[in-house]
Amino acid sequence: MADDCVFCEIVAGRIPADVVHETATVVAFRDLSPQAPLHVLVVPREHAVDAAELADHHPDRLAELVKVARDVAAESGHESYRLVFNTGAEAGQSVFHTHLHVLAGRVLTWPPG
Ligand code: DGP
Repeated sequence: MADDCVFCEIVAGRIPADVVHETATVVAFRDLSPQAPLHVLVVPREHAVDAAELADHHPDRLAELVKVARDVAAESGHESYRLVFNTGAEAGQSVFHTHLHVLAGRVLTWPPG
C-alpha cells in the first residue's frame, strides 16, 4: 500500500466507491467522472504506479484486469467496450495506481483526444 494513494484507500475500504466486481486480487468500481454510460476502473489490490510496473512485478494480474473488464462489460450487456491504460501525466494519467478504464454504452470515436 502506498501513502496518499486514493485507489489503495478504495481497495482498503477507507474511501467509499461503487464497487461492481471483486476478486481476491482485483477490484472494479465506477469512475467518479464517467465518460460513457458504463465507465468502470479495474485496479489490482497491490500498488503499482502503472500497467508496465504491474507487468514487471505481477504479469498474471494484467490478464486478470482484462478478464474482469470483459466480465464487467458483459454483466452490463455490452459486447463492445474500450479498454484504456493512461500511462504518464502527458497521456492523461492522474492517479498513479494502475487502473484499466472500461468504457461502453455509446459510440466511441477514434482517435482519442
Ligand atoms: P486517469 O486520468 O487515467 O489516471 O484516471 C483516473 C480516474 O479516476 C479519473 O477518470 C477519475 C477517477 N477517480 C479519481 N478519484 C476517484 C475516486 O476517489 N473515486 C472514483 N470512483 N474515481 C476516482
